[in-house]
Amino acid sequence: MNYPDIALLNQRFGAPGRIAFRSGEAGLPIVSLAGKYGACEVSLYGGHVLGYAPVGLGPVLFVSKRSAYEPGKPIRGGIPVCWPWFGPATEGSGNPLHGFARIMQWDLDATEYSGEATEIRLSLTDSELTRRMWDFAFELKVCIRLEQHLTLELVTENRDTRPLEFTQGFHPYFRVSDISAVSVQGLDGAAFTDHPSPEVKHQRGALVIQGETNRIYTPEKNEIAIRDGKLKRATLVTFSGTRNAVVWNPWAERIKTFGDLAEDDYTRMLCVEPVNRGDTSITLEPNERHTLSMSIQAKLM
Ligand code: TA6
Repeated sequence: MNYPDIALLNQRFGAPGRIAFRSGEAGLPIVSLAGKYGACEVSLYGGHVLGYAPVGLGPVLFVSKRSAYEPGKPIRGGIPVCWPWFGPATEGSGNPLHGFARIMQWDLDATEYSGEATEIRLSLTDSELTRRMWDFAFELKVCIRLEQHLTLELVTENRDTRPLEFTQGFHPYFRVSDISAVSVQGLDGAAFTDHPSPEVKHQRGALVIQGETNRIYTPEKNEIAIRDGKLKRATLVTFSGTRNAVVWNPWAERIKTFGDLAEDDYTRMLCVEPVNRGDTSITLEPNERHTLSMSIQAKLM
């Protein structure tokens, strides 16, 4: 894969002390954003947030030490962008799980900073490669803004002459001290299905993860908090553009099937993922747009 020149990126889009580009693992272009409220790192490959550290609160995201940083493979951890499908591709297509956006090199459109915020905007448009997997004309933009919170906006525009149907999700891996010290709040009363069963159940009280968990929730409010008793930190995930959120932890057995995770990594991570899938999948008419946004805010408890 041809990566853009780092010196040129710094010249054109960098800002001393606030926005800096470097060559990361396996040469991937990485940008570091810094502001008065914290710091964040983004890989242009995948349009993928790799780290977020609000001042005084430590790293909020988990990235696997065994992650691949190779063209064609997703980075394991941080915030993968799953698009234009969330979950498996059409059977027999050979297309990648969770879409292709996370394994593509994105274009850098702009960077911006002020006293309060530091921002980067990336985009992806259809190409011969994307058309082989998904034959539509589109523009996908991601805006990553570091301020008091970290906010991500994913904007899909239908540039085709036909309606565009897609599913999507942000798939953040939150770093936890120990999964046994964690409870997830904001789901009380919410309907959920427990993958792969279609049976609808209802959450009672806070969610405590005690085994493999792969649930799709429809919470009343789009606000879910991960409370970590050992770190004494609460991470609030708020979102719009969907009513659904997946909560995922592979736990001790399933994790062995992931070559890019260590066997005990399930104790250090929890995914809470705003997604459009099933009855929240999106159909856009030509020229229409949809925005999925997610904001992450950590606080001491
Ligand atoms: O969001 C949960 C999930 O879809 C799980 O089913 C699990 O396989 C996970 O995402 C990770 O997917 P990946 O393609 O990144 O290995």
